[in-house]
Parts: sequence; C-alpha cells; structure tokens
Amino acid sequence: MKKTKEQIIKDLKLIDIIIEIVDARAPKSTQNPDVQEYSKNKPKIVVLNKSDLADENITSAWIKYYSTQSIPCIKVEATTGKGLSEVINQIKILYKEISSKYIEKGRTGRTAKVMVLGIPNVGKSTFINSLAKRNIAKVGNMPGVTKGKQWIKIDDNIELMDTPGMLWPKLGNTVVANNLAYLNSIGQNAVDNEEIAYELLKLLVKNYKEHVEKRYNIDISSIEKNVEINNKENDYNEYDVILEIRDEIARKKGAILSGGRINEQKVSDMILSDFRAGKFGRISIERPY
Ligand SMILES: Nc1nc2c(ncn2[C@@H]2O[C@H](COP(=O)(O)OP(=O)(O)O)[C@@H](O)[C@H]2O)c(=O)[nH]1
Ligand SMILES: [Mg+2]
Repeated sequence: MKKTKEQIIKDLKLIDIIIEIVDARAPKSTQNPDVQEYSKNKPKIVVLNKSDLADENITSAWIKYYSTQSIPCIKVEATTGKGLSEVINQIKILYKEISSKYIEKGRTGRTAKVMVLGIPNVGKSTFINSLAKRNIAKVGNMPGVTKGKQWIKIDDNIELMDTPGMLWPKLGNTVVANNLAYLNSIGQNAVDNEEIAYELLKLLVKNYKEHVEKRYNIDISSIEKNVEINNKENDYNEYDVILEIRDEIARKKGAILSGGRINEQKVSDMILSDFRAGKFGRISIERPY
C-alpha cells in the first residue's frame, strides 16, 4: 500500500497534468481525496468513466457541479473510446496554459507529461489502452526519467505515462463504503454480499423502481401491498418490504434451496452481479446535490 503511494508521489514529480478517473455512477465516492494533496497545484481533469452505465441527467448534473468549481470534467466511455477526443482537447488547453508560463520564464520546447490516477476498477487501464490505440506509437524509455516508464505520445508536445497510479479507495462513511461495494471497488472478501445486496436493492427500489421491475418481471407495488396485508397490526416496515422483493426475485430466478427456502446467498450475488454488469440499465447511485 505504502509503496504505491510513494511511487505515485515520486512519479508525480515528472507530471504536468493529472487525469483522475472516477466512476460516473458515483463520482465522489470513487474519488480519492488524497489526490488533492499529491497534486499540489498541478492542473487536473476529472474523467467520469463508465458514463454508458450512468443516469444521463445525473451525469450532466455532476458536470455542472465540477464546472462551478472550475475543475474540468468530461464524461467518457473508455471501452468504446467515446469522449476521449474531448479529454485530449482539454489536455491541449491545459498544455497551452502551462507552456505559456514556461515561455514567460524563457524555457521552451518542454513536452507536457500526463498521468492517470484512480482507485481500482474505475477503468484506468481501459482508458489508457483506448488512448494508446488511437494515438500514435509509444515513446520508449525516456532518458532522465524513471526507468521502465513508457510514454504514449498524444501529440507533438504531450505524452501520457502508460501505467496508471493506483490509489486505494477511502471508505469515509457507510454511504461511501456501500457505494464502493456496489461498484466492486473494494475487495470481495471485505464485504458481506447479503447485506450489500440488501442495501443496493433498497436504493434501487427507491430511485429506480421501474428498472428493478423490468429486470426481474416483478410488480413492486403489489409486493408492498401484500406485505402490508400480511402484517395485520400494520407494523410492517421497509426492511420487510425489501426482503420480500428480494425473495420474489429469488423465486422468479430459481434461487431456491431444496426444501423451498430462499437461497439468500445466490439471490444476493445475482443482484450485485446484475448491477455491476449494467443489467438494470443506466443507474447513478450518487448525486451532487
Ligand atoms: N461499461 C463500461 N465498462 C468499462 C468502461 N471502462 C472500463 N470498463 C470495465 O471496467 C472494468 C475495470 O476496468 P479496468 O480498466 O481494468 O480498471 P482499472 O482497475 O482502473 O485499471 C473492466 O471490466 C472494463 O471492461 C466503460 O466506459 N464502460
Ligand atoms: Mg488496471
């Protein structure tokens, strides 16, 4: 862990522009607050990756949010390359600002070096590979810079380090930790899938009810009514409703143990893997307001 951080801080000495990749579905939770400290005054571009999986309206709200803070922010789909040319344009804009400062100081001819940072699974490697594919040959090892580092030429004056900086996610609070778990950004062993699937289902039912109904061909309103009727004293609560929705999904999908009991592990794993694979459609789990 320490090594990664120290290596990043060392590498950053070579770097003029930082690209921080976050997940468009939860930009704040997937951002590492230490980047600010590492990057000092270096210009930064926030890339909202996996925008194909995120709710378009909420992604637009995030872009507005970053623009009010004067942080360049671009939505991207690294797998298809959508949005990459905008990132390149933004790098060029920042490069112009940097190079005019160099010129003022009488230093010219310096190339700008760019580095990608982000927590696991946000798409750093996919992003770099997509850029490398569309952009020109790799520049070999450069004399005078860290041994073994390869640079991808983006244009005459701009080069991208081919290995991203891997940062550990910051769990912060329960909401952030849950968001990271839904997105599979913290290790499998670190979370209780049944609990995380329950929390995710609760969130989906609240904000994306139709998406859940459509995915599993269930009628949530009638499940809610049934729970109400079966709890004659009217002491049913959200917990019962969500578990009943989960069990209905299990019955629909055959996640049943011999003897007819619900296979809670199986249905929980399925809800999580469906979400991670984008099977519910476009969903954002974090809003800027
Ligand atoms: N749907 C979608 N999946 C993506 C996108 N970018 C990356 N992925 C997927 O996210 C997973 C993690 O990507 P990877 O580049 O290995 O992330 P890294 O850990 O940050 O390097 C892989 O399965 C990628 O195919 C994207 O824009 N859209
Ligand atoms: Mg990677």
